[in-house]
Amino acid sequence: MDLVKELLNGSRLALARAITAVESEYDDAIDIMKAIYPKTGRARILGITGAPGAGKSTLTDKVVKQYLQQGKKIGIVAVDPTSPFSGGAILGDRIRMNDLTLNENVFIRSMGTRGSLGGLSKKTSDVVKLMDAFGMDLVIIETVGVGQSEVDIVKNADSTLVVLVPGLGDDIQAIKAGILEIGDVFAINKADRDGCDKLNVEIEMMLDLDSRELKWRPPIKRTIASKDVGVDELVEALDEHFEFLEDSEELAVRRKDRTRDEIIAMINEQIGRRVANVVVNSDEFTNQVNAVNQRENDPYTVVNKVLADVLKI
Ligand SMILES: Nc1nc2c(ncn2[C@@H]2O[C@H](COP(=O)(O)OP(=O)(O)OP(=O)(O)O)[C@@H](O)[C@H]2O)c(=O)[nH]1
Ligand SMILES: [Mg+2]
Repeated sequence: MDLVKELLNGSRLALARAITAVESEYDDAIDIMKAIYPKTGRARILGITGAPGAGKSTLTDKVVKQYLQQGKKIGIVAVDPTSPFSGGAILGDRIRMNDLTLNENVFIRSMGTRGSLGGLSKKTSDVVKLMDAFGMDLVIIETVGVGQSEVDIVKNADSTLVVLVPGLGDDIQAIKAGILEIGDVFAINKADRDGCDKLNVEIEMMLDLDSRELKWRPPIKRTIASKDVGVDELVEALDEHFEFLEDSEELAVRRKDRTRDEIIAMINEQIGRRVANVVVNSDEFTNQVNAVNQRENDPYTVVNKVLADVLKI
């Protein structure tokens, strides 16, 4: 495929078009993904999540600048599971990373739901792979919020940075929805505000409560992203975590688990699609429903039969 060839040769236009194909579920999307797949698995993938307005984009901007100085090429996927916007329409992200958009070693893409929350994690994962195949050294997934869908999205990353802010009252911002469990590094951003010590203690306490046997104790770093304070130390902590992942073989484990989860999710999706498109629309299915309704059959028997038929293909 020409598009794939161009993408692999470093054409940013081809990368943009491939991302659109995946995002819009064009017919050639699967062929593109198949073709680029062998070239994936090289980039380091960093997830950044936290409450709306925590300073994720400002922090991302500063972190990226550090990696650019090291000569790295960086892809950024900004995902907003609450917004229908896509293709770069999240103005705030754009504004705060404005000068990055002009840098030829950076590629930024925003993604929204377009009504399909379920598929957003999968699409994010595909976009990350496209950037990976394109030759990015680092791909950052920035996602807004602290709910389950954000957790699912950052699970596409190798390591995850959770950004918290002091003095929000509801200090347990992160503890909900398992965000704490996915945090490999914590940033207390807006450290120019009151309440850092309190939040720090709370995070430490939650980490102490974690009953899992952790080989890595997530560090907590204070930052003032808007003033570029504390970013060096944060980047150091992120690098240390990645080194830990590599040295402990945890990286291989995480990636294998991810591959497995991805395949399972794709199988489930295909089965679901087949049921929705083929089974549900068939006369036979309508007859079966009627038979159950008349108590001539029971739903359990119907489900077994449908499943047997679907799995036969
Ligand atoms: N006082 C202070 N303000 C900050 C700091 N970091 C970011 N901000 C400001 O906080 C606001 C939100 O920053 P963003 O970087 O857009 O936050 P975000 O988490 O990406 O926001 P969403 O993507 O909308 O969830 C902006 O006005 C920033 O300038 C900080 O360390 N201290
Ligand atoms: Mg943002």
